[in-house]
Amino acid sequence: MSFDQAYIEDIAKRLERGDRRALARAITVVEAGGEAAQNLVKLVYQRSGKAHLIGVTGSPGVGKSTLVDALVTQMRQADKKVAVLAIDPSSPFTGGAILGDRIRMQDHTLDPNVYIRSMANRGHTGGVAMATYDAVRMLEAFGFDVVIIETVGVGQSELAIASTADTTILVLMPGSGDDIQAIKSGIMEIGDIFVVNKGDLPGANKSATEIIASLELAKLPSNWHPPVLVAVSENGEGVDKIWQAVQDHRQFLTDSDMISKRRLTKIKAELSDIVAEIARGKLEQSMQDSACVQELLTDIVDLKLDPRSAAASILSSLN
Ligand SMILES: Nc1nc2c(ncn2[C@@H]2O[C@H](COP(=O)(O)OP(=O)(O)OP(=O)(O)O)[C@@H](O)[C@H]2O)c(=O)[nH]1
Ligand SMILES: [Mg+2]
Repeated sequence: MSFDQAYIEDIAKRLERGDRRALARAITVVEAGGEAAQNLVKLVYQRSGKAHLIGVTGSPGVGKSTLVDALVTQMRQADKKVAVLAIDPSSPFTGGAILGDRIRMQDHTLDPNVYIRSMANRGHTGGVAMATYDAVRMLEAFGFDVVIIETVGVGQSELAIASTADTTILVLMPGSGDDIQAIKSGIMEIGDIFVVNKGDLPGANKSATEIIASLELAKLPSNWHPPVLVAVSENGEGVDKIWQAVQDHRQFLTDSDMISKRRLTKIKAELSDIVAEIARGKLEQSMQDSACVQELLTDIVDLKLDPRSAAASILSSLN
């Protein structure tokens, strides 16, 4: 897909004016990546960075979308403008849930202060993370107060996306063994708020107690003590407490100046991703085309040159 500069400038202008169709197009542009995405981000960047970013993650089927839906209801009561980015699972097994998400979210689809969008997660890890960062920027430039990012599971790309958020909600359900898995894989550290959803099923309190116990043992990265809340997202029970915890966490981040520290860490990671991507692209290009590289390769094979010296000479020739 290619977009010309006039189109990009038009989108940026209309985005500023709160045109929802321009917002949809803007996200399509950043999803496609490339030069057009780069130019669009450049135009809106100064108006980004203002929303509270909330990551909602957890295994397939624990009730993330149902919880997000119930949270949106709470946030609307507090008059917040809310956007939801659902990063589509690439797995064919959970793919069916997307339609379910749309149906459930229907309550909010007529509300002009709610925007819901699915994003494909079929590219490589870095690709989806980068597209997500940029999509968030479009939503911020449009003027949303809160952006919720729903991701499935705890793979590399989910962790990368979770680290984009100011507040990460880790959703679990009773009796799935998820809690044990979470503790083992070290993802406890990414949770700012733990939710044991499906509190109507047996074992919810037991799961909550286990998580609390393991959090006590875990080395927490800050003075924030992650609350462990039981909820029944399906009927909204306990969701008000989750919304309260989200606001408390935001307050904590602001009071402790963690919000700017977190954002600095995030920007550093993003910048290093971008530089690495560009460097890799240039490197691959030069490895393919250059007669000089061919010569170096021959020299290495012939033991005239060692690989590190050859690498240094390639690096110094990149610009
Ligand atoms: N019993 C019970 N079921 C629930 C609750 N919340 C959600 N569910 C059900 O759990 C199933 C999965 O809910 P989703 O919200 O789609 O779960 P998800 O985590 O978003 O799923 P993926 O996006 O596919 O990973 C649905 O059938 C929901 O109706 C709850 O509080 N109690
Ligand atoms: Mg879902």
